[in-house]
Amino acid sequence: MDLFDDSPLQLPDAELTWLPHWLDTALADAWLARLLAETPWEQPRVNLHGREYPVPRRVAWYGDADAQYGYSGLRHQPLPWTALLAEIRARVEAEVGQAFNGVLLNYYRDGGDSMGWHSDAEPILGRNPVIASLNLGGTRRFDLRRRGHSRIQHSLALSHGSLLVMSGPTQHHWQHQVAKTRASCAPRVNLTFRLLKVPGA
Ligand SMILES: O=C(O)CCC(=O)C(=O)O
Ligand SMILES: [Mn+2]
Repeated sequence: MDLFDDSPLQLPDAELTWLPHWLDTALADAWLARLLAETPWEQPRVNLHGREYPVPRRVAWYGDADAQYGYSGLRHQPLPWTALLAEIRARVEAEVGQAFNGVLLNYYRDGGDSMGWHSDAEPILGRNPVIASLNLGGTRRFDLRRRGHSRIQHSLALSHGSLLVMSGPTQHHWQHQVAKTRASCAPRVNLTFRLLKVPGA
C-alpha cells in the first residue's frame, strides 16, 4: 500500500475527511505569519513515570471561558478567542457543519519537535468527537495506527493550507502521531478545533 495515497481515506472504524488544498496559499501564509507573531507559546512540563519532561513542541489553548482542557496531564484555562482565531473558527465550522468551543495550537519549530502516539479520546470530548485539524507551514508526516498495534497503517503529508477532519469512531479505534524527523522542516503550526462537553456548551 502506498503510505502517501491521497485518495479518499477508507480506514475501517474511522471517518476521515482530507482536504489537501482547503486554503489558498496567500491566506495560509498570512494566517501562519500572524499566529507565529501573536501567540503566547508555552512549553508545559509533563509527568511521565515519575519524571518531568517538557513537551517536545510549543502549545497554546484558546476557547470559551468554560472550556478548560486537560492535556499533557495538566488543566489549562483557555485564552480568549482573538479576532484571527474567531475568524478561522468560523471558516472551519462552516466547512465541517459543527460548532467548536476550543482550539489547541501546536507549534513545531523544526523536525526535532513532535507529538507522540495518542488518540483524542478524553472523556470531556464525549463519544465520537469531531476534531478539525488545520495545517499551516512546513509539511509533516501524520501517521495512523490501530490502537493496540505498532504498525503504521496509513500516513498523510499534512501540507500548508490543508484540513483533516477526524470524526465518527476514529479516536476510539485509531492513534496518530507526528514523529520527529531528521529531514529539514519549515516551522509548522497546527490548529485542532474541538468541542468540549462542558455545561452550557
Ligand atoms: O500536529 C498535528 O498534526 C497533530 C496534532 C494533534 O494530534 C493534537 O493536537 O491532538
Ligand atoms: Mn491528536
